[in-house]
Amino acid sequence: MDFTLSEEQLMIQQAAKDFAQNELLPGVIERDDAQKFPAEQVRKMGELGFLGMMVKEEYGGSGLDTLSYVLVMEELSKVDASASVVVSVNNSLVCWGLETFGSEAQKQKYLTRLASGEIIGAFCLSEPEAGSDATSQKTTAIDMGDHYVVNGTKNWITNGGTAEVYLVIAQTDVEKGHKGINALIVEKGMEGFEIGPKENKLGIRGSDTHSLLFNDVKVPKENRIGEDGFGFKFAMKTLAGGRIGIAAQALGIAAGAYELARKYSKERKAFGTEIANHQAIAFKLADMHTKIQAARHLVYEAACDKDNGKDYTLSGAMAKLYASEVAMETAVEAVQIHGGNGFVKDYHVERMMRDAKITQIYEGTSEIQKIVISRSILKD
Ligand code: COS
Repeated sequence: MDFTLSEEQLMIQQAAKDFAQNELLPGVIERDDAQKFPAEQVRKMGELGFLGMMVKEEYGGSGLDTLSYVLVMEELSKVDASASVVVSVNNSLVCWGLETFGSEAQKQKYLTRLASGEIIGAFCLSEPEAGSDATSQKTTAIDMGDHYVVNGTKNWITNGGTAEVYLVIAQTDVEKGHKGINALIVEKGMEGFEIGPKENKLGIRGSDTHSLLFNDVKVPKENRIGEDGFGFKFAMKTLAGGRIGIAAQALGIAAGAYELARKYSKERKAFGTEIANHQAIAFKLADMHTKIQAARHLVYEAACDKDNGKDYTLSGAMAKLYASEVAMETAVEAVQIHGGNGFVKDYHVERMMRDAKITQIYEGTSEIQKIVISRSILKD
């Protein structure tokens, strides 16, 4: 397997690194503290083409491959996971879903604006009683001929308050189970569509997470994505790619925390020498570095599978499972290496530890990834 990056990929990686240092790092602690959405930074990421990276240029995107996308996700996440989750959701779930399965009219109307970063989108699958058990949708979309009437509640929706376009998964025909589910495009401002209060979260506090309430929302039929009953498959196929983005986010958090811990260990002195000279610290760094490199290979492999037209459900799930575990473990160790300083906000690693946790939960918990992986390896 050859992961040698092309000139173009190296350039994009450097652009993301520079952006993270120059635009995301200033104020990242304050945004986390105040739960402030990085609106200005998101606007600039749109200008750089980071919000529609894999979308064809004819639809306003950058026309890049998945490997370039994970490189960008990794660099942004080293500094600010609240900003990188916006990139992940908009690229992997919203833009990819629309470009791959949307009608030409839907692409013209919504994708072009989403891919250019003019607006951002949200992906609405989770409900109070349907997170991991995603077929148990209680939100309904009743077929009224030329439109659907949507009722229900969605929970923990990233970009919930700031998005303009929402891809909403809802049950049309209960009798048909998961084959009776549809994916609908709902616009902000449609009558009966209300945005609930912002969640007060442990981590990625700058990201904008809300519940959404649908009360007799009329959604035109032309806003359905794919054939009648395609909604659950749409969600599963879209999430399979989304997991590569979150795996790259986890990788970035791990790598960012490791870099800070490495630097600190070469500056901080104890017992007459830099703490990096103590084997207790050096071995921690050795473990962190090894695991991060292993996670990186899994993430790049999943991205390459997607770029090469191979099935990436298994490789994406493995990448997310492993990278998110490495993110959590590495961030905890980075705090430990920083000692007392690790426990205060100025040194960033406590935030990274809080941010790492969500990568083991959203877009399929670690336990869900193990279901996906085990079913895949046991199927024949
Ligand atoms: N690609 C395409 N189709 C898929 C798929 C995938 N990756 N995964 C499942 N499907 C299809 C199945 O083939 C099945 O269709 P058929 O009956 O036509 O074969 C259908 O979806 C239902 O699948 P299954 O019977 O496996 O459903 P389960 O209820 O057992 O659930 C899991 C499967 C657990 C994998 C699914 O519910 C899941 O991914 N849950 C987590 C959802 C999630 O990530 N939530 C977080 C919200 S986003 S922040």
